[in-house]
Amino acid sequence: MEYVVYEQNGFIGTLTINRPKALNALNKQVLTEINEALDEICMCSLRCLIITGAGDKSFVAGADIGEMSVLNREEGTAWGKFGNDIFRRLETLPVPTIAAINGFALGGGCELAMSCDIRICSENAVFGQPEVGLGITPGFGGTQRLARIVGIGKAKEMIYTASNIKADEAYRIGLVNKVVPQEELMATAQKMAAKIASNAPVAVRLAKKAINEGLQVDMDKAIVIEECDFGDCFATEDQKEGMKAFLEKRKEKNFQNK
Ligand code: DAK
Repeated sequence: MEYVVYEQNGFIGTLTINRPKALNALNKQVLTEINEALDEICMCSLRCLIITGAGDKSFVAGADIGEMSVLNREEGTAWGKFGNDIFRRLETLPVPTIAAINGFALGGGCELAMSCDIRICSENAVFGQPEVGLGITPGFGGTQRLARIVGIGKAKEMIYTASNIKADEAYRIGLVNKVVPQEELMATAQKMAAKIASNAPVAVRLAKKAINEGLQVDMDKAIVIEECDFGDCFATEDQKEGMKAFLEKRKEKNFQNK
């Protein structure tokens, strides 16, 4: 792959978007390669996926403006679907995802980060949905996910004004979970990933599924989703191990992912 690098260390995978000359902007090839990388990752051996951008300036500076500039209506719709399908795939990936945001997260870059479960950024990170300044709407989920994460009023302000915000403001409004110095970014993401990976993998996956699916339905249905996922945990060996370890006052747990 030319623009995507995937590495796995134990249970933790890192997918790096590697097109630093264009600030990791998402052209068709980058998106295709992200999709192909997701095809190739063996989810059974993975417990957390970190997504980041190459270099120390940009996570992803958006969809590729040069490529988009020549699209007609049909092609624009198809392009939106192409990106949306991949970002939705990421959002519903069976393992938790952490966006390690190392700089600009604009347009499609902010949307990519919002498709991840958790966002950690460096102090130089900049977020925004600048699309209306380019004559388009956000097209990779920004009109939907931003409002769900930061609330309708703030999302509308960011999208209508096309204004960027810095890391501290992103933290203040709940767009990111944590802000750290650039040099600590990957270590912080890896530490959180390791903490996630140390817990019962099936339970973590089911918790992700319950949160994501429950948010799409009313509370009565959401609670039923939780009950089913909770019940499913009792059919796992890891539930037996987790509770046995507690009762034996044992700190080490030998979770088998089954
Ligand atoms: N696309 C293509 N190239 C980009 C790019 C982008 N989004 N962002 C940066 N680059 C390229 C620059 O063109 C430049 O390339 P060269 O000129 O060196 O060949 C190189 O990266 C370095 O950028 P700068 O020289 O501009 O670097 P600066 O430090 O001066 O400025 C910047 C950094 C991030 C402030 C600036 O590059 C910038 O404003 N970039 C554009 C940011 C942006 O507007 N992003 C949002 C893109 S729109 C939809 C589907 C999808 C979308 C919308 C609708 N539908 C189907 C409905 C998504 C839209 C977007 O993401």
